[in-house]
Amino acid sequence: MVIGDTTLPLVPYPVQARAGAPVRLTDRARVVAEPALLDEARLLALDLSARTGFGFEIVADPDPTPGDVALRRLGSTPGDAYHLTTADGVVRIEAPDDAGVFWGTRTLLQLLDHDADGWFFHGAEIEDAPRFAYRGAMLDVARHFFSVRDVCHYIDLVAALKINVLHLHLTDDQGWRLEIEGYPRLTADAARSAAGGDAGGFYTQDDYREIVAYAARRHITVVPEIDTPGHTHAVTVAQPEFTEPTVISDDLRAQSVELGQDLPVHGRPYTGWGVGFSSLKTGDPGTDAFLDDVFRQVAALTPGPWLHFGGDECLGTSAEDFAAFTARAAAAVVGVGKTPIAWHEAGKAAELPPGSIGQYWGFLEPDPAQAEEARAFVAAGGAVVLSPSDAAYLDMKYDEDFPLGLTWANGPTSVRASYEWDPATVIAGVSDADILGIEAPLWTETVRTIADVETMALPRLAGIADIAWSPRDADTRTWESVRGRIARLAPAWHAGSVRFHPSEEIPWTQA
Ligand code: TNX
Repeated sequence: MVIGDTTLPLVPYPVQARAGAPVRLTDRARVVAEPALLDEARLLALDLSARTGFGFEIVADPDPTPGDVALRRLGSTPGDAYHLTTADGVVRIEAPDDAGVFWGTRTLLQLLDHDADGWFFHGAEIEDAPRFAYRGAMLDVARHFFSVRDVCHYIDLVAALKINVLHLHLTDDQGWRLEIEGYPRLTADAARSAAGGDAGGFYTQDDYREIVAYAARRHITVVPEIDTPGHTHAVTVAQPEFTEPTVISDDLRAQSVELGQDLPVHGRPYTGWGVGFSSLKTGDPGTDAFLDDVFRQVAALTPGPWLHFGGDECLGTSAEDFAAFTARAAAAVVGVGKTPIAWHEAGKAAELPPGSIGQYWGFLEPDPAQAEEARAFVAAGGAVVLSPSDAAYLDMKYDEDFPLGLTWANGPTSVRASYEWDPATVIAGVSDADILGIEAPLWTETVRTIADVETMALPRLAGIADIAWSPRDADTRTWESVRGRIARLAPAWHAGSVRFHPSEEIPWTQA
């Protein structure tokens, strides 16, 4: 077993870490911070209090005394890096910027432990910075709707793993989830439905602002996705004039028989799981104006640099129309001041704005055409986000008998399979310099509640976070190491009543 006295209970594992003298906690422990870091101090104190029951007074700017946690801005290379030490009974977290300090506090929370003598922090000397700038989790709020509260809860869970991007899949065939001024039917009519006939829902623009602000406080950037030109059946319910007739393929017919689901009917809510039957009217100036309006409002609500315009599974759109449409959609995203992100199919666009990001969702062994589409983004001066569906898709079943999830991506995805891959070896010619980061999408056809979200995401997202952060050649970048470290996350999950999947692949008893 790799976990021994020297491996710290951390996921993701830091670049450099040495065990040190532990720091005992008492109910007099304080978080001391310079004024600019009081927000990070407050969030840390809240989490520490929730676990230990201690008060954790927050103090601006004094000298730390033994037992305190001290937060300080120090150093010169921003970008999530931080330094953590436990010398002389004081925990010190130092980083060039508040993001780095925040990630350091997430590390510290994993060092919290207790024994017969009470609460303590494992001693450590850590020098840390991430491998990838973009460490993403996606939540599909279109197939099933999740409340602001649920989304914020997910933000806390992913922040603990140093995930720094939350991609929200806001629109799909089954529902439109964001208020857009000037198009009241998108929320009055197209938001009512969800997969499986469950209740729909939507975010008002204020709700969305609340999510963005909650994420931002945790140094997480929200990437909104408006999926186009396919996955737009919900638009037929609200604004049919911007949509093409529904295309029913033999596959869709067979699938709907197998699953006992109704076929989609243009203009009526769809509650099945089929894909590829809907399309916006792509050559149409009215559609372009509508999308411009939507993108403009979404961009205005979103402080982050990216806007995702979808581009996946457009079986209802001809190749030529798709190429022309995606080029216009990408240009429209640039026009509202954002960097376009799209699923890799959009690499077929007639023209990609420089710097566009392609999100690869093919298998670990790519189909050559899909790999080519992903490389088109790099060729256009952009980069790739990797979400290989047979490793990073959190909606795949853990095993054949798992009650939730799908299996289309090469069958079930075990915790081990979700961990044992490397971003730099997925697409030939696409290495770290071309990779903005990785993302674990959670599609929600079968995922109906926040408990289901927790079960599908954890523990797999922990391993994926380790891939996103830790150096590729680290000694701890092994299944034996990560499974032992994941086991040690369980006490915090139990304490927070997180309904993670107690997979037999993880030696939980070590916790
Ligand atoms: C494929 S991946 C989709 C989604 C489905 C998902 C289910 C991608 C870009 N599209 O529409 O929800 O599979 O696993």
